[in-house]
Amino acid sequence: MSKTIIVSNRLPLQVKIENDNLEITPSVGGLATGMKSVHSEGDGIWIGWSGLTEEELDESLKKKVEQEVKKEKCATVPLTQEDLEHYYFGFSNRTLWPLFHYFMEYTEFEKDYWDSYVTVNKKFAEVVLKHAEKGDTIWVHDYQLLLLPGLIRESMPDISIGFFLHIPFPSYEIFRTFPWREEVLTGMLGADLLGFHTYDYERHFLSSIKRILRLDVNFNEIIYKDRVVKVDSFPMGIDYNKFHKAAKENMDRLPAERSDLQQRIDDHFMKDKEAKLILSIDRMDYTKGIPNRIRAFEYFLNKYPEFKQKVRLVMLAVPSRSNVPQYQLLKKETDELVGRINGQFATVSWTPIWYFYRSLPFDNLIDLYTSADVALITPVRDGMNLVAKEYIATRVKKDGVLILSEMAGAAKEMNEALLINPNNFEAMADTLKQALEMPVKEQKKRNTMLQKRLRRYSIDKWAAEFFKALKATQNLGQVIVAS
Ligand code: ADQ
Repeated sequence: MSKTIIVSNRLPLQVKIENDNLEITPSVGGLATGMKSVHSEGDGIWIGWSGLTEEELDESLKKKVEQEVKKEKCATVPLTQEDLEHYYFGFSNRTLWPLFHYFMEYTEFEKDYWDSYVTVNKKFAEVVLKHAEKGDTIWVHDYQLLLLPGLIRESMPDISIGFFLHIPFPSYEIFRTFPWREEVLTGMLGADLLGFHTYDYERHFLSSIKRILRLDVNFNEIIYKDRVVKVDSFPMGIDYNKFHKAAKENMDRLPAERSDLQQRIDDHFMKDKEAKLILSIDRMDYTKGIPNRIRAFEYFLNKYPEFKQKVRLVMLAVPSRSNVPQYQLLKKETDELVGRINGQFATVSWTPIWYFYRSLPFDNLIDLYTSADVALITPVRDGMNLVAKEYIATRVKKDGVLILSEMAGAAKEMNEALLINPNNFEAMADTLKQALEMPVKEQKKRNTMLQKRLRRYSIDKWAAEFFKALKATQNLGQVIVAS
């Protein structure tokens, strides 16, 4: 029977060794959260790195890891410490990530990183080829594996391959600066279907294909060698029902059953009818616009002092890539900004910014989403941004206001949110005021529309649409061969 093989840099698990015992927990992040429902269906397999390097595992532990992840329908790709440093922290996170998010000044073009990227993509190909059989469908994810479709295609010319990019594809003017631009584009063209979050990313990709590879493009089809490669946009959704149901249960909970975090929030917000909670949740990443957001909040407090004592910005930042220098600098900048603003404005009874630098369990995430009057999501660049969608899904009573950066892919389908330019502090401050004063009737009107769309285009639908389009590309191939 044919199966689906999902491939991503990391498995959707965190594997840790604690006193010679293996500890396996689900991992945090857009992709892991998003693909869970697809992976649990059928007898497919997920291939990726376990999170432990070869140096951390002896032969017996290696076997144990393989056995344990197999129970979760996964298989691992072995990576060494050097792979990790050069392919992951190097090429993926110091070259592709900043380049594709328009952070040219952070982008490093290092030949050693590139060589390692090629080597590791080959390692992934080796494991995929071990599992792949004729008739299978392979779905490759994200920027760490841009060469993988091409590498698989070399060995299995007829297998069906889909590729989805979770981050933006930059404009031609940015992409043309990249020393390995031809290699990366041809690697991607190994797929039958290339998916992006938005039409703009698709358009940028096609423009690079035309101008760099000089290939023929007919609308969204590329003629490459003897194949047709289809390109399309698939805006990723969320597991809407999961978030909505969790929020309902959270709201039905008796006071004694509420979490410590929720009780603390209740103490500060529920008792004071005028108190408002503004929420932000992101990985600690320079693309997420965290310092901009804090500065805009400071600007807001200065411009509209009547909100002092009444509003709090609850900012949750999940530690991420903390051994890359730019991330360390960002953490330092964020700590200092929060310290400065709290130092400047706080009173005995009021701290303007509650800042959490950690990951929180799902239930606490729901506590925050359901308690927030406003979600302030201000990335300077973001492929999609699922937090914006999760916030809306948890608004059981349909109240609450989403302020969302135009630079997030999600903004393309969330027009009813208050859209802002994250570099315009004045406009952000004014929009924050507008959000805090928005009549409940208008909040409900906007959120009704947003919820309807999110419910309809959930994560399952996203995966199903991608698969449907991938199946359709098999027919495209036949047309070419026959003519
Ligand atoms: P990310 O950059 O990781 O994903 P995002 O889309 O916001 O960003 O997803 C983050 C996920 O992590 C959300 O599902 C959220 O619930 C969860 N999360 C965040 N903070 C958490 C915390 N403190 N504790 C627990 N869970 C937390 C990348 C791209 C995005 C794109 C996604 C999916 O950068 O642009 O939307 O992939 O394609």
